[in-house]
Amino acid sequence: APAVRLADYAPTAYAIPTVALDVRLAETGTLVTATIAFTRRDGTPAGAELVLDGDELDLVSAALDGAPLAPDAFTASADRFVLKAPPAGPFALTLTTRLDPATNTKLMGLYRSSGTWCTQCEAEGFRRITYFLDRPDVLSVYTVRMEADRTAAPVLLANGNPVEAGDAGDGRHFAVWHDPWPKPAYLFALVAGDLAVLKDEFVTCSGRRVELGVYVEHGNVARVGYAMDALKRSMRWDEEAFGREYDLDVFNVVAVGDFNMGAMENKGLNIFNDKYVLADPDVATDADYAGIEAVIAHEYFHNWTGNRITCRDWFQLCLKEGLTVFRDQEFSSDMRSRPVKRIADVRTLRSHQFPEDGGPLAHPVRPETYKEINNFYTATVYEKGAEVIRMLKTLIGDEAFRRGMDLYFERHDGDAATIEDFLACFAEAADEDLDAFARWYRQAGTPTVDVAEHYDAAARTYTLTLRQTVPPTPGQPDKLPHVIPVRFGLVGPNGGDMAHAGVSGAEVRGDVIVLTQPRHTVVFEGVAERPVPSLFRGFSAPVKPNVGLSLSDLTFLMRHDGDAFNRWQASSTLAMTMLVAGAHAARRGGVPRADAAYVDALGEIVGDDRLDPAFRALMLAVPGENDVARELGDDVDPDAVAASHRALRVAIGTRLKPVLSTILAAEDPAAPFAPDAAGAGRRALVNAAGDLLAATGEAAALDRLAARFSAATNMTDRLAALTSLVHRDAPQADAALAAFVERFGGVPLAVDKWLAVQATAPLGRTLDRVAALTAHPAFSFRNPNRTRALVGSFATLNPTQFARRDGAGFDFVADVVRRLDDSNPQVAARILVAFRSWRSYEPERRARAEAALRRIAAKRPLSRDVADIVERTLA
Ligand code: BAL
Ligand code: ZN
Repeated sequence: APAVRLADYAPTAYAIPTVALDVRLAETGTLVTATIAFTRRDGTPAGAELVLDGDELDLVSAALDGAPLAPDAFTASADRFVLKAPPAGPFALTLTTRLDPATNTKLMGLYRSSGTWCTQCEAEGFRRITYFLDRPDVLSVYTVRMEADRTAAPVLLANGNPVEAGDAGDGRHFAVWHDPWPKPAYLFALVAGDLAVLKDEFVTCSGRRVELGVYVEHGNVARVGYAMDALKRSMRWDEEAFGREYDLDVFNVVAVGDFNMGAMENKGLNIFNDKYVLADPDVATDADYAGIEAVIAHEYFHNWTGNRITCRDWFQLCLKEGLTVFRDQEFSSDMRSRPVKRIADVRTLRSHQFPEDGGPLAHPVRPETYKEINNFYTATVYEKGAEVIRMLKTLIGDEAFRRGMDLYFERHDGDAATIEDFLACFAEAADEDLDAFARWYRQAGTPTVDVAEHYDAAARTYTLTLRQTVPPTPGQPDKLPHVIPVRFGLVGPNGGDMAHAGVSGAEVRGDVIVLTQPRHTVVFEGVAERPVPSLFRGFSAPVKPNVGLSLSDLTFLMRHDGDAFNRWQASSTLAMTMLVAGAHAARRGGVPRADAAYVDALGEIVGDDRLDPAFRALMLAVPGENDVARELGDDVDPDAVAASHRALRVAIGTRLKPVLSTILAAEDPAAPFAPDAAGAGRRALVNAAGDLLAATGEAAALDRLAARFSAATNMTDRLAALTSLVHRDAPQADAALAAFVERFGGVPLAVDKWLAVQATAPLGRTLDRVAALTAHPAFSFRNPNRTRALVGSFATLNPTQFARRDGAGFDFVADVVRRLDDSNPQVAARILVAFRSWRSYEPERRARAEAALRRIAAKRPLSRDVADIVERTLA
């Protein structure tokens, strides 16, 4: 397939002011009649042909302004409709297509999930419903009439406001919905099914009543209270934090079991993967609750950042996604603990985005070319996109940032906008040139910032030399320097930040050094003694700092830094130093060692009851094996990394046994469950302590875990104990797994956890077990959640077994990708991404991974989704 290029952007020849859809849903042969009004845009010559997108469509009839089209007036194939000589003035095409939602396994367009008809149109799914100008810069007002059997689908929902409903005869009924806000086709949605609903209402800041509904399968309505509560909090927060009021009479959320993505922000009718809606303490973990809160908020926030202001083209995807992730992260920070949220987000960025940015799939936050847009819903567009917004706010300050946002909403409401449009608002609001800053959108790769320091006691000056390097990435060999905000403190011997009498060598705004050049020598005057530098506080830029601090400086920051993020960062850096040294040692057959001073400092922090338990839990989580592999860079032997990781955790568990035992003993088993940050933090700390004690392999620790598993009153504790038992290969593991599936086998979202625990076990027999589980009655390759839980987590979260030396793990995943390529290419392509770091393995594994990739590349036919990823991965 030819690549699409940003440089080639041109508006469409025709606009579509209105669309009327008439959708007749049936068990087989759903008919969609679209009456699409066209107007010729300025500059389009009269009679210029009209080319509409389609995808696997079956045209039944076509009419122009009410009269059937002559056969020679148009051409139609599965993927294109061409009207050869349209009228010069406004005209309407009426196109009827026949769909079979029941066999639509790609889950794009109109499909069925457990009997419910639903849609997914982003990015290019609307063209699987009718022929259309299916691109985000074509905005139209939609009216939708839906008709279905009353018993099969008592609930009929679409975008906008309900207008009319009634009987359609023959056991059928209909509903008409009208969305007054012009929108691109990717935001179209309808749902029809036999669903239960939880209703509520929200009164907006100007006093308008909005009817809220969360629709789920019958039997699940008791599990939607948290999602509804999160929705109302999101609506209020967006009014308070961003001045954004909701703009329709109703807001509906529908949860479905079969969904490619997490959720979708269709105007007024968000459709969700049920994983991000359904929760009760028995089946949802604290992480699930936090995920629901964040995704409900994210989709709701899109109403303004994405829907009212949408993207001009798909290259601008970060315009809505990076910004909306930033908004949902801010929301969660306000709802929960800001430093804890920040640490969690940075961990996600490093584990998902950094490897993307450092591998064959690296691309800018705003890509300039793509072959398959579905493959660009990435951590770079989303998470790095959010980091870029956060840096912008850090650089121009909170007030200018708010003015810029207000200007953006005011100036571009109703537009399909670009990153340039967005940045222009902030440049104007802050009266600042943002041209150099805009490189963050154009240049891929994670910059490195090397730091050297020097204290001159006689001159009382402290000098930091900061040198940035932006690495080459596919298609971008040479880079310009980035604008990098370095939030900093100079930590004095008493642990407080030291004053200085002036600074030169870079612009400093408050506590932020602004790097603009490849190299800056920043000199602080009047510094009484040598400080310990605390740089990139709060992770002020998505870079890899290389400060080279000594172990004792890092231990000092870990204990004393006034910035909670950097306390955690110092600890992580120390742990990483040991993990890397340990992996090298293990590779040579030696023994990894842990630094006692680090473990002791860790013990003091973890045992400090004045600190937030969630923060203490994060301190106990040393960097993961994939993080260590990334730090090693090349010639990676995942078994050596795992040995190092295990050794450090055993050392921590052994040396900190007293403090960890105290934490476990202090748990109040009778405490009622609340899915809030405080409760989640307490559980996280207790479970981290239990897991570290189990890491030592002591029988008593495993017995205690087995008892915790049996006695658990919530899924967080139950799953934590189960994971520790299974991953330690404890004697009690199989009984616990059996008990779990006995109790939760009928709850799909709990089954996912049961599958994932087994798939991520770092054990030699795991692959056989995963292969066997594909035949389990609760598993289905048709369901993305089941597939991701079993195969996705095996491929991405089980480094030693996916990358088995014999290549069997690679082969298994390659077989799954080949199989899914036929039924659901989007999910296949996602799983395939697990291979992206294949070149960093040691030679034997590298060869096995390459062979598996070549086998995928050789499949015919091969979807565009998978072909795009495999070609780039092998390039
Ligand atoms: N727009 C796709 C799902 C999301 O990012 O909200
Ligand atoms: Zn989004």
